Amino acid sequence: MAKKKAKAVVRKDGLGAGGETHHVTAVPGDSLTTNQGTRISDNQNSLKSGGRGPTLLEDFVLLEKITHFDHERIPERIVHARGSGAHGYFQPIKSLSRLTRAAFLQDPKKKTEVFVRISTVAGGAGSGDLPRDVRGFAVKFYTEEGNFDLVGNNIPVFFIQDAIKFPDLIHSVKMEPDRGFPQAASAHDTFWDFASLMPESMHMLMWVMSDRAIPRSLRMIEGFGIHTFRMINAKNESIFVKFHWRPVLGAASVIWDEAVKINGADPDFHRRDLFEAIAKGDFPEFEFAVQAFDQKTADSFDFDVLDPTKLIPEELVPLEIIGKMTLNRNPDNFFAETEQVAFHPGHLVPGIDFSNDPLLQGRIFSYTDTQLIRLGGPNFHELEINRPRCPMRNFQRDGVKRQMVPTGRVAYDPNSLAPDGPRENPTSGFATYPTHESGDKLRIRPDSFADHYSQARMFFRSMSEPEQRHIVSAFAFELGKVETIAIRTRMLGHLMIIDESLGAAVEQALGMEGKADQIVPARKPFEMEESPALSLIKKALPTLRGRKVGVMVTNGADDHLLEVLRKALAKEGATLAIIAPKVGGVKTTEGKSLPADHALSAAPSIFFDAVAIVSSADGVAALVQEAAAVDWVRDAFSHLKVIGYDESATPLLEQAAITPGVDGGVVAFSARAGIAEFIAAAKLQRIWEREPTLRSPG
Ligand code: HDE
Repeated sequence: MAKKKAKAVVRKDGLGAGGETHHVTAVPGDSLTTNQGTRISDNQNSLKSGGRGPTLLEDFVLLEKITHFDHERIPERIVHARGSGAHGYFQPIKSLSRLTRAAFLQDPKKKTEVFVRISTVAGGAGSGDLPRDVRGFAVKFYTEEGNFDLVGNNIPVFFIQDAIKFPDLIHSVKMEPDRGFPQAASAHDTFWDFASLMPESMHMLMWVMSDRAIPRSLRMIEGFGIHTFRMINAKNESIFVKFHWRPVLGAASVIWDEAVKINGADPDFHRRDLFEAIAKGDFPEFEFAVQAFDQKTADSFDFDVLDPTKLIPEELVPLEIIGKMTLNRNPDNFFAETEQVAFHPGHLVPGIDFSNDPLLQGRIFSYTDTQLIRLGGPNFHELEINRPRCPMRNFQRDGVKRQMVPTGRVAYDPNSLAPDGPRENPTSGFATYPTHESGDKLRIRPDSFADHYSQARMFFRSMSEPEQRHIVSAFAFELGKVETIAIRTRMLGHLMIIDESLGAAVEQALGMEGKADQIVPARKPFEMEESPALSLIKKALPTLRGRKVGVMVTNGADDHLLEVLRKALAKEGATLAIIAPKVGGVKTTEGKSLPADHALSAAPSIFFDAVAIVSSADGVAALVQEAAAVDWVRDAFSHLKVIGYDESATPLLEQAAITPGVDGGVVAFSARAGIAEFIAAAKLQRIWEREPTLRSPG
């Protein structure tokens, strides 16, 4: 028999014949294998006929690897494609047995595992984190009675009242189909064409044009279930609820100019921030709250609680905090978890039920349907991230990618051949609340949904002055991008109905005074009480917790000052990052090497909540020549941030056209004085009074 020895391809120094690196092992258990478990001898070279010959079709190692790679991507979500995920747990702070029999809400000692995915809506999976957009806020509770998914947003209302309009809404906001742009942006003709023809979207538009749509961090957003749901207790009594999430760090947003720059400098800004906070043990927390109200209260409102374009002001039905969610673990694998997680508003547990909100009713169909195409078949519930953590048994069988191996001959019910098999449970099984329903079959919008402007007006009037300015600027920016004049004037017509001062301010910012269309509302809006709880600024917490302060240093930076600053920030729960002209760092006054967290060119001030400069006269003399250093300070100023500086940094401020001491947010400090003032100012987060001196709407 002919015998031929395989040629040794790896030299002793670990390099192959072509100089390529081979990392090898002789231990069978450490070996790289194919998906069939066959150990692979060489993962650097395909099988060829001779070293320089053609590649052979029989190279099953290559074929398997490339085939798997070719199929790595699955269809991205049609909406909410760009998302970030985290694991955590939920714990009630008290028993909610009064309202619901849901097991995970009964006992304050009980922790329930959760997985959360926060997303933007319009952009593709690879789009930036800071477009002006709604954020999805989806939570999967793996309860002992099955999975409960609360698939909400960071805004408490929605664009449309009926599910049949959803494909139109999404088609209008996504990239225009002929040109394939703009990506992840509502500032284009098709979106505003549709929106301006949909008066029901007016309330939501106010929210999307507000600071809510450009959050500072995914750790600093509120979340809402939007629709009215029902809760049912053990006595079978039912009450309506709205669900809310409140970030313990307080809700906060960036400025539009910052959002635009962040998208360029770090498109993963939110994803990175969430990942890094969890990795270092600074776990994001969200309080869980409900607004519970009975039918009588619902009937007393001037709006319909089944209409998802309406919210219930907290001043009318207060929030009852019922628990807290802590996100304490990053996904191990982005694809397996964040990408493959399948949420569904129809994943309910006993004690929670739907209302007749027509948007919610339509969603109940859509989410299973979308998983069939996205996750390739009906067995997506078997994926680790989607699997319930309680027993799951039924007679559903087969289908693409089935993992479970059910045994026995019985796959039907009723049966007498498998007495130990699963059976219906009328006592603790899910029971729909038996509301009385009757009516003519009609395609009709109820007239109780016809008021489209009152809450939009209430929202605008409840905002603080800076927030109102931002709304005006956002409308002016978005409508300014709209090429078709008739769309702009139609939209201006709606804004005039919402609030004349808003409409006039946007007209002025566009340079289109007096151009608004005359629009007659289907129902005349009525005056509502303002709801200060809707304003982010009015309820902003003075805090630096979870915030980041960027400190620009130069050679000759004062060690002592840095130490005092570091301690003061740590005490407030803030992180300090050192930014140096070069990433190798600087030498301090005491001659110590101070490593940098970032080079100046890689860490513009948009990444930080407040900034400081600790420098020397020589160091600053070099910085005033650097556009990146001047922009760093100028941007911090324009973004209304607090700037702390030592005396030697004064020329840099002047170069950036900032007068030292111009307002309470430009704070001189030294190791002996000024740090407390800097911290106190930075806790305010932004110096809102500065804004009117810097930019006008438009
Ligand atoms: Fe969704 N939505 N949606 N949606 N939605 C999806 O399901 C849909 C709506 C929301 O991180 C899709 O698995 C319809 C409102 C979030 O994986 C899809 C209607 C709210 C997420 C779908 C709505 C949401 C989705 C796409 C109108 C706030 C991301 C991928 C009736 C309460 C979940 C998927 C995640 C995802 C359909 C309206 C929130 C196509 C038909 C209102 C947070 O099934």
